[in-house]
Amino acid sequence: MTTILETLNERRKAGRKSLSVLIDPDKIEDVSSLTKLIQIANESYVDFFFVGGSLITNSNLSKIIQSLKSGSDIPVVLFPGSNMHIDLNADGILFLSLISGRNPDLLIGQHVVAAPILKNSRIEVLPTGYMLINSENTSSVSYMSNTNPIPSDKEAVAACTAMAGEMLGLKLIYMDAGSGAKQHIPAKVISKVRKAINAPLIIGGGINTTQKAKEALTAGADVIVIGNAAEKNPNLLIEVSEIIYDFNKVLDVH
Ligand code: 1GP
Repeated sequence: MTTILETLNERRKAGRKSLSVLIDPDKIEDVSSLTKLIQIANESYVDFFFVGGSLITNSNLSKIIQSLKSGSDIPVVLFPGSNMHIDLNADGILFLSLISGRNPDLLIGQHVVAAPILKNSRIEVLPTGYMLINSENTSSVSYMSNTNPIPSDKEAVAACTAMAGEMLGLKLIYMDAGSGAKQHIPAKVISKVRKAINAPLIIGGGINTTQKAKEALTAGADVIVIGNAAEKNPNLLIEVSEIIYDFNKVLDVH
């Protein structure tokens, strides 16, 4: 069976783009409200569900994963805010090292606690360099992680950070402007990082229009993540997945 990482690497090599929908348990009051989102995701070209957030104040995480797993074959990947946010029924976990920050707990500390739990499970561990890029507003993740994001006009800092993460052996790089970011990651930052690394590049934060999705994909994102905007308007997924389909269709012709 192909692993999630193999799928991402194969797509990266072929230049194929992917779409991930982020579900933040804290924003879901009633799990049954996900039914429409799951149905739209199944009918459009959604490749992954990411589940998680900086702060989870309810007990929905496992119910959400159960309902995604029973309603869809799309792989479910945890996007944890801490080692408390682990549910072993997910298919994979972004094992995030917050390499844009200098908080040792989020570079290695949480991982030590999580490692034995993950080692004894079937869940696929995806070593991921997680980089926060400054937006106009302070993101929850920047506040909660007690780290400064990389300024959005410092492309070289972002590129060298991603490069170092890859040299340390991290298999994916996820650049995030933060959930609900007013300013999504500028194309210049994405393209500079894209050129600096070989690993699949995940981009998220504030992608709430088809235009912004297209811009991130054109600049070099392999995977785009849409959270808030999909929760507000699940139909956006149909429009964005058509854009992704168009990107990938061109590759099929050659
Ligand atoms: C946040 O990258 C994700 O960590 C998605 O952000 O909710 O703004 O789409 P949005």
